[in-house]
Amino acid sequence: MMILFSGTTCPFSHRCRFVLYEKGMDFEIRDVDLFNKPENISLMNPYGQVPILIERELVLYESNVINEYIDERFPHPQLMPSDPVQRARARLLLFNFEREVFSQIDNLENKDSENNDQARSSVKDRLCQLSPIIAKSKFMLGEDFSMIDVALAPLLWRLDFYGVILPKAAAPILKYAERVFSRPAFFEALTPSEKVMRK
Ligand SMILES: N[C@@H](CCC(=O)N[C@@H](CS)C(=O)NCC(=O)O)C(=O)O
Repeated sequence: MMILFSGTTCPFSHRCRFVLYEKGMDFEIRDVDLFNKPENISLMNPYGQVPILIERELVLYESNVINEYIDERFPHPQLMPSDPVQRARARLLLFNFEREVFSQIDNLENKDSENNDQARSSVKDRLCQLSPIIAKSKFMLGEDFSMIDVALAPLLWRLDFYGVILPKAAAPILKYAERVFSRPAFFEALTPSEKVMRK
């Protein structure tokens, strides 16, 4: 059975919880107190971070690496495109989001950071750029829900919590976010601390 070491408010752990519930297989989630990090976390992940996935002798970290493994191990429903070209494009998009958006998470979470304003503004701008794309389709890669939607959803859930206010022109993004939030697996994957992040 897979065991996921997960932070109760961690957006990266949230991604992996979301995929585990989408797949509907047997797994265990172990909450990790990041303010009092158990020693075994650094033994499993040299960077000392969650999420971490364990399956027998396999130890994985990095949310996107974990999620691709789960997707390949339990291919139904498949979340990465099956065509190699589309899959490579999806990986590039995941990489772009890490570089341009998720690299700002620490600054968004630390309201006292001198980079907090700049982080909120750059995340807002990047999401606004996605708005015309999502206005034309149901999900980020078209009509089917995919790993790209999984990767973005924890950030979209936290927009109010982080104080990122999108302009009216970004309405399609908010509509799209509601579509993702309405998936049963999304709700099941939320921790009690995440449920209260959004009214
Ligand atoms: N790139 C990593 C980021 C993971 C990450 O930043 N985790 C944070 C919690 S949200 C963490 O474990 N922080 C504890 C620490 O760095 O000591 C991923 O995608 O999994």
